[in-house]
Amino acid sequence: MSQQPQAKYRKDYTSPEFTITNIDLTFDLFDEETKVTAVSTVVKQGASSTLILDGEHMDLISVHVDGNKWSQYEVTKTQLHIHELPDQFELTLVTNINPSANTALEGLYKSGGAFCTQCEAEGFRRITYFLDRPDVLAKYTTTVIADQRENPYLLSNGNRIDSGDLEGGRHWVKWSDPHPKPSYLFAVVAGQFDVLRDQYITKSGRKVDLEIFVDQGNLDRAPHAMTSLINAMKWDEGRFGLEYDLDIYMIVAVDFFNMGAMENKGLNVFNSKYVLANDQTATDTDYLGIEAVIGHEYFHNWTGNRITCRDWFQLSLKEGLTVFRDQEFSSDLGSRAVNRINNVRIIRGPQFAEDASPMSHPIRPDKVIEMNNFYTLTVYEKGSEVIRMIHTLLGEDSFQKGMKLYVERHDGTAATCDDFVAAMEDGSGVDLTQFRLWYSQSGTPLVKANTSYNADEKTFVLELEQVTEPTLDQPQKQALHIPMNVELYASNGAVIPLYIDGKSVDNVLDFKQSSQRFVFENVQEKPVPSLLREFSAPVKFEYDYSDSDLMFLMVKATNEFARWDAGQNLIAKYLRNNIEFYQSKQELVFPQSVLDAFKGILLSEKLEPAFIAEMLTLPSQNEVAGWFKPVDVDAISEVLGFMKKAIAAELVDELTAIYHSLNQDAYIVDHPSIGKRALRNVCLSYLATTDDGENLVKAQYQSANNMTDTMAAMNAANQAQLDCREVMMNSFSDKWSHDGLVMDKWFMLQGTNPAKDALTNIKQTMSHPAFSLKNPNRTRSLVGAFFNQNPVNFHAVDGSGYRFASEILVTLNESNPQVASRMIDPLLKYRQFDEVRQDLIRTELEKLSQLENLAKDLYEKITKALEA
Ligand code: B3K
Ligand code: ZN
Repeated sequence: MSQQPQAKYRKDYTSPEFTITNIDLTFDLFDEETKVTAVSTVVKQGASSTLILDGEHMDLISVHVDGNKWSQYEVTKTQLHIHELPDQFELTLVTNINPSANTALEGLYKSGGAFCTQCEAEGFRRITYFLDRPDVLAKYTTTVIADQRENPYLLSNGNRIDSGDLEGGRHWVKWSDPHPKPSYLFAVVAGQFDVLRDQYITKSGRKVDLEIFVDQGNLDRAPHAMTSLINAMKWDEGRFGLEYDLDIYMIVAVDFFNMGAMENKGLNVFNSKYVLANDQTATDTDYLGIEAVIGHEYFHNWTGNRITCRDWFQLSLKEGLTVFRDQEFSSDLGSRAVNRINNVRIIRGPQFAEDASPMSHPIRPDKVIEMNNFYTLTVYEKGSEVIRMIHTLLGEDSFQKGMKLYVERHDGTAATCDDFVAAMEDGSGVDLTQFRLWYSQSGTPLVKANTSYNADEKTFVLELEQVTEPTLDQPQKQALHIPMNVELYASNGAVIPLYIDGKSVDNVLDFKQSSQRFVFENVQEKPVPSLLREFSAPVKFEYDYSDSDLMFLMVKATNEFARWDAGQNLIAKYLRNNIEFYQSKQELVFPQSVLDAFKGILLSEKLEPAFIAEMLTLPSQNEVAGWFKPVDVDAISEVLGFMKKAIAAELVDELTAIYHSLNQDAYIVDHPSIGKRALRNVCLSYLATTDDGENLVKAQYQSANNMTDTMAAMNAANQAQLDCREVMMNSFSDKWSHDGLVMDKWFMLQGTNPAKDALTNIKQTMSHPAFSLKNPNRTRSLVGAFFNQNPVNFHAVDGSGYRFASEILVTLNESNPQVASRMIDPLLKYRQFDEVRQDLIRTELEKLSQLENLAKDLYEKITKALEA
């Protein structure tokens, strides 16, 4: 690489020398040469008379200042410097861009037949030269011109204010967005779509037109997205008192998209995966994912758009908060416990892994080379946990007071994480001084607990210790303010009230020092403690629970999450033991008492099926891998397989009975029905490993009237490597090969195929007509699944998986650096493995680091990994 990419630091923030208050854009759309005319009102704010604009991958045609041709400028690879400028002026820039050649899917590009844009974080600078930073808020007017027949719909942000026809079969539409916004929220779409329309009346009576644009022929897959949108609008009014502010809300589904969706003001652009669903094409998980993402993007209208980020280091200000909001939305509409369980799985699995990797960073990063690399689980999911901790410390009422104050203070501005915390403090009166460290400190704290009971004094002592290991980005760590949610139980299951120093105390303890002692008084018998209830802080937690305590909690804990967590702890104990046994070639064990505890859960008539399904789901290979260093991939896989078979063999009669009893004739998408299917399909995944597995799986595939059950059968066959796998895979591909989105499910099965020859097969699959490395969804489904969810084959000790990864990354580095950078993550964690694998991976990373045209996305990650 010719020039080394430069890092930016949070501490270096300065306000812009100029700002842009208004911009009038005209797009003359053509596939290979689109002319963009940008007329901006520029106002000087600092001392300099040179305006420096960001811009790349385009041709500058002309520069005018106040209508006069301007020649005092120079263009670099990434900037335009314009000199000798007055204090306020109108700047007219004409640029040419090539949407067809844009495979990076940032800026203006073609997705299938349609034009669309993606500007966050820094894609607007591929459209025109601009102050492409989130603290420059301008009012946008946009005129879109294109061929009428190919692009009957011409869309942009705000309200449609005018339109007309032109010669040569072209037409135009003009849009105006009254809300000043940063450039990253700008969007243009042009194409031919089918439109699903509805209307929403806000609580103050504003009529809002709702429009969802999908590829022609897909209208029957849009209603669930519309229902989710309406539910989200209603929910935000009810829970947060926040109402929509334009007369129209549009969502466009596109097939080529780097991530899930984008919250552009009034014109969301979505990956079609998060819009399109009907019973034949989508699983229950897809339906729930759509609800969550539609909600998430809608909630950004306040937390992100009306109040945006001052700079990109503050990304978690909008993302952590909006993830928290979408999690609450899903929990209020569905099962709170199941949602919490799934969110905690993400933190304990991939987020903890990210914290332990060379990419570790605080939720508010300090140093960034490529901003796209920081749309991470840490910023999003841990960011949401930080908001959740504030919610835990304040309670709902005070949290909402803080939110209200935050909106009052910062509406229409670009704010910081500190602004948010200050509003929460001022709105609630709760001191968050030490808590702020969660924003600046990276890594996962380890909390260790010890307890003792004094029968004479009737006291129960809880001793807590916290330590955060140094991370690559930060050698020194401090003690954090950890909300520790605790409950104590008497042997009959009664909750013991908590008293400290003679006073009744709340369940949530303020754990603020490196080590801290809590003495609970008036405890009449040795209690069973339930600790870190609700996963009240994103920490690794160690406490030496006995088996009997855990079995007690599985049944008696007052909240479902704690019961699930006790079950997971119990499984974790035997996973760890068995991994040791496996490594020392001893026999693997699974005690009868533990199996009985799970039998009790399975047969419980009091518990919801959705919850039982979670209780019976073993932790993922990746989560378990996070407990060890070095990671023994084969041992983990063998032991997980052993435990699955042991449960199946012991509970085969019960699993079979429940499997049959949960059969539903009609496919209904509501939470009780989803829960029943979830449990039934968990039963099937166990039963697939038993003698009757082949028959049950085959029968389910043949009789399924919906995609959830079809996929469950295929997944079971894939994981258990049943003979029927092949036939099912062929029949599925015959039926769906015309539909990439549905084929993603099939590609995922190929990617995760545990068979020894999976890699050969995956390479052949890449020439399947429905596959393309140009499409991020296809790439993630096949190749991404192999990298992340096929541990034994990916980490094959002959290095074949790593070499394949490296070949793919070379291609993606050229075509789509953002996707390449997502895909490289498993290689960054090479130090977790044994020496042989470390060497193999390092060799590939070194090769990649030598690439001539290494994009800064990969450069940033590889450099960190190699210097680690
Ligand atoms: N804000 C977008 C993510 C943009 C990612 C840019 N690489 C979607 C979201 O979080 O809602
Ligand atoms: Zn978001």
